[in-house]
Parts: sequence; C-alpha cells; structure tokens
Amino acid sequence: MVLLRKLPGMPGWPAALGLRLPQKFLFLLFLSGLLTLCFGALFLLPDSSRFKRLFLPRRATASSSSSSSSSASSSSASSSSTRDTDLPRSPPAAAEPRHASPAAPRRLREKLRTVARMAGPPAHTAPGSRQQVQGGERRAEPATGVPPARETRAPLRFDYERFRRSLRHPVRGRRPGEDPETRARRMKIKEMMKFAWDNYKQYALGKNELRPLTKNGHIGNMFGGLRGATVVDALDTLYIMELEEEFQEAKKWVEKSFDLNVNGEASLFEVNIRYIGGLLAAYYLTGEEVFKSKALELGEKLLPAFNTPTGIPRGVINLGSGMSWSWGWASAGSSILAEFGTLHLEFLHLSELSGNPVFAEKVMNIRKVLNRVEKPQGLYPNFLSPVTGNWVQHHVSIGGLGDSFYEYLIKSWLMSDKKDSEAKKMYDDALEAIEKHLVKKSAGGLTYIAEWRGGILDHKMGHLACFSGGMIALGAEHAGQERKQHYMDLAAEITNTCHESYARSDTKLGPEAFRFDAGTEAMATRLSERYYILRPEVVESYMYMWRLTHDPKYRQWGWEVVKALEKHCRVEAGFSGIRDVYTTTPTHDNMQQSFFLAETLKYLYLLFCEDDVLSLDDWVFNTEAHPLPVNHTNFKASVQ
Ligand code: DMJ
Repeated sequence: MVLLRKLPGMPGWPAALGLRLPQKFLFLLFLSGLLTLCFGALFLLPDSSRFKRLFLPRRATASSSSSSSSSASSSSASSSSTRDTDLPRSPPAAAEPRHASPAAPRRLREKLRTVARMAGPPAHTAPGSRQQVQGGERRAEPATGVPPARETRAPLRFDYERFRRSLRHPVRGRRPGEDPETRARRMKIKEMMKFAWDNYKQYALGKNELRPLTKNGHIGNMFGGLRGATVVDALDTLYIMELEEEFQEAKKWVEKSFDLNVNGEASLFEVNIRYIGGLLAAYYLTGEEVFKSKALELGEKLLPAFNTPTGIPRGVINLGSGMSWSWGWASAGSSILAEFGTLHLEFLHLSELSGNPVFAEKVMNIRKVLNRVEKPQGLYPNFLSPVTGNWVQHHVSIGGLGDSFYEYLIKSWLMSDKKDSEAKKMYDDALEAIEKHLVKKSAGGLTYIAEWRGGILDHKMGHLACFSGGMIALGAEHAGQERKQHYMDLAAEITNTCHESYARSDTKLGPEAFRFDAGTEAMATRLSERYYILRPEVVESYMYMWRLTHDPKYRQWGWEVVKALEKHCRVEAGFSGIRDVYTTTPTHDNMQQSFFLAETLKYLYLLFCEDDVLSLDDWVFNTEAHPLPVNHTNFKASVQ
C-alpha cells in the first residue's frame, strides 16, 4: 500500500480504483474485517508460535512455543538447512525451546509424564535453575519447561539416605579372605593412582591435565574455560580406592576453586561425560551436597545447546553466552551421534536430583528424533543434521563418532532397572544390524567390527571400538536364553581381538587403530595410528568380561597392561602417552589424560576387586567410567 501511494504519477489507493465516498467506506470496512480475520487465524493455526512471538510478550509464549517443538519435522526446517551447512561454526538463528507439549506424540508425552512423576514436583532449585540462557540472553522460564502441574501433595526431595539403603551391595565391597596375589595387584594399581594424582596435584592442580615431562599443566580448549578436569574425573576413583586424604584434597578444590562462571567454547559431550558424570558419581558415592549443586548448575548451562529446530543439540556451546555451534569439522553443520547420544544417563540423573524434568525431556526428545528417522540397513550413521533431523552422511562406526551412543542404549535400560524397554529394543535392533553388516572374521580367525561408508566396508577397528566387547557382554547377560551364549561368544571374540592388538605390539600396549587388510591382522598400518594415549577401552572390556565370566585370563591380560604402563608410560612425574607402540623405546607425548585416572586405573582396580565393589547390580558406569546408580526404587521422600 505504502509503496503504491508513493509511486510518482499514481493516485492514492483505493482512490486509484475510482471509488466514491460510501463505496470507500464499505471497502475499508471490508478490508478491516479481512485483517481481523487473518490476525485471528494466526492464533488458531496449529503451528502459530512463531507469529505469536511477534505479538505476545516472551514469557507468555514459553509453553506455546514448546508445543511446536516436538513436531519439528525435516520438511519444516529444510530451508534453514543451507544456512547451517554454510556456517557450521556460526551462531544459530534463535530457535525455540523444544519441550514436551500437547502436540507431542502420545508415547513421548507418556514417557515424559513418567519421568516427571519419577522426579516429582520441583523441590530443589539449583543456583540459576529457574533461568534458561538462550543466545546470550537470560530469560525467565518455568523451571520444568512445561506448565506447572497442579500439585497439592507435600513436595518431594531426593532422599540420599533412602537411596543408600536401596543399594544391594556395600559400595566399596567386603573383603572376604581374598588371595594375596590379587590383593597385591590391586594395591599396585592403587599406588599408580596415587602417583598420578600426587604429580597432578604438585605440578598442575587446577589445570585440566598434567604434562608429566615438562612438569606443568595443560588447559586445552575442550572445556570452555572450565578447569580441573583431572580433579573431577579423579574424585570417584580416589574414593573407591580409599585414598581418603587425596579425595579430601580433590573435594576441597571443587569447593573452593571450581568456577562455573566461565565464558568459552566447550564440547557439550566432554563436559557432560567428564564433569557432570564425575560430579554426579561423587555425589552418589558420598552424599556431599557440593557435588550435586555443581552438577545441577553446570547442567543448566548446557541446556541452550538443545535450542535447535529438532532439539538435537549442537556439539559446541559457549558456557557463558549459551550460544552453540556445530563442530567445524563435522559434515555440513551436523551433530555427532556419539555426542548427542551420550547424554541420556547423566541427564536423567539431573532430573532425578533437581526435580526438574527439563533434562529428561531433552534426552527423550533425542530418542524420539532417532526413532523417527529411517536407518539405512538398520544402522545409525554418525552425522545427523540438528536442523532437519536427517542423516548427513552414511558413515557408521562402533568406534569414534558412534561408540557410546550404543553403550548408552543398553545402559539406559539397565539404569532404569530394566524398565526402559524402548532403549533395550533400540539396542537389540542396532546390535543385530551391526552384527549383520559390520562384524567380520579375518583370515587368521580374529573377529572384528569394521566401519561402514555408505555400504563399503573399511576393515579397521579403532582402540575406541574395543569398549564393545564389554558392552556386548553386558547386554548378553540380559538377552533371551538362546541369544545369550551367542552374544557372550561374540563379546569374548572381540575382546580377544583387542587383546591381540596389544599382544602384537612391542610395548604390549595397543595402537589407536588397527587393520585387517593386505595380510595385516590387528596391527596399525599407518604411522599416524601407532600411538597410545592411556586409553581405557581394552581394560574396560577385560573388567566386564571378568565380572561376567570369571575367566582368569582377563585378570592376566589386565596385569600385562599394568606392567606395560609401568614400563613404557610411567615417567618421573606421572604417566604419559606414547607415540609408537611398535618400538621398545617409545617417545612420550607429555600428556597424562584425565580419563587415565577416571577410567583406565579404575577399571584395572575393579578387575582385581571382588564383584561387590561398585556392583553391576547397583551401578552403571557412564562412558567416562563414572558410576551412576540403578533406579531400584523411588528415592524421593516427602519433606514435611
Ligand atoms: C573417554 O573420554 C570416554 O571413554 C569416551 O567415551 C571416549 N574416549 C575417552 C577415552 O578414550
């Protein structure tokens, strides 16, 4: 209209139509009626939240915008897909919070109701828990992200004492007359932990990792300015090993120096598995409130990463501003399966402890998106667009980029006390597809899991993929009778192959990746794959295989690793990774990874413990080996 009026030589409109005054009046009446109708329709359309946002104050749109969330579909979001593709590391366009809503499919709504029931009405409020950071702006939101339930019962809180009473075994186990050799070996591993901790404390306390050759600390850029990754990763290992003084040192650092008000780009996945996992485990083991409140506060800071059209989080988040990005290296602005698929265990516990279902809602929505998307040959590719919810590339791997997604499916089921049958089914179906398309036997009779690139197999296994022996054994325990032996055999074969990758090296430590082609079996063929960075996956599988079979060879193999670590990785001021496992005089990489204390040493220690220490009946280990309790019972109690 305005344009027409301003055009030179054009009369005003509707004068341009040559209307008289009464006709003009009627025309304007008609026009205003039409406008009113259009305006009203915006509010009645099923997905009117975007328009409502233009007209209503933000606070009022919170629940309605969430109603559109669960219906995010590939088609509706496809137009922004190009932007996401072009600018993988640029801030995303403001997106709606994706909460459960009346529009969510019935199954999801029921699940969320169950989770909300399990969590009870919000009673505990973590610092900042009623605010959600979005795109750098803090705005008020209901803590749950869903309209508050009309609740008249007394509020419930997490009852720590009740939780402890529900455990079936003492956390640190009993010590019935054990054989002296097993005890001596366990004590040796405890000494290694003390050595690793003492050196970290002396040279790098407060930094993320120790550099044991140069005797200083390393900060890196994975944790968005958070410090003390080794402290948080080590807490539960120190506690389990009864290194009391060292545990107190670590706890004191968390109380006095662990600063969450940071402003940097963090990996959502790494912060979750190391920091949130480590803090949650420390809380469940000790009941110390500081661990719980830090975990909840940090959990809140991760929530803005989920503000994408599908609710699939992006991989990188600025912990200060709440802006999130996809990794620059990730195909077409995609999110990584092993990253967004490895949040479930921790996020359910954040909801359990806070009484705030928002965390559970976020991860249940991820599952919903994954259930909806078509799987090529039943397989889960590693790259998914957070904008469209479609796969971006058909690369499938049970090693890096895919690994812990599968682990979290079976562990979600176990952690739910075997009630989450959806997770179990997803795991069973995924494993069946993996076995059908990826599991192979070498000419020399070694079973391995290849990688899949759009139907073409890459006959390679990464060190990371070696966790799968333990996972398959853990799942086999609970498979139907006829499948159980089959999966236990598969788990044993894979664990054996991973052991071969160690046994065939000069150092008796395994390479980062090993191959089965051109006459090679279980050895690295490329220079760039010959390093060992103190990774845990092989000993992790030994630990599960030992617990589930009690075949002494697994303890024997674990002890070989202890000796190799002592010989090749122990240096004057800690433990270091090595650059080449195929030489007896390897050079060191000058890095004591935090997962060495969280995982490698913990799994080795547990291998030489009785089964009731962190019993598999009571605990599941997150992917960084932090124990989280099985939900045997409802831990909530009324607060009078
Ligand atoms: C750990 O941080 C976790 O186990 C993760 O799932 C994968 N890799 C490292 C250790 O290798």
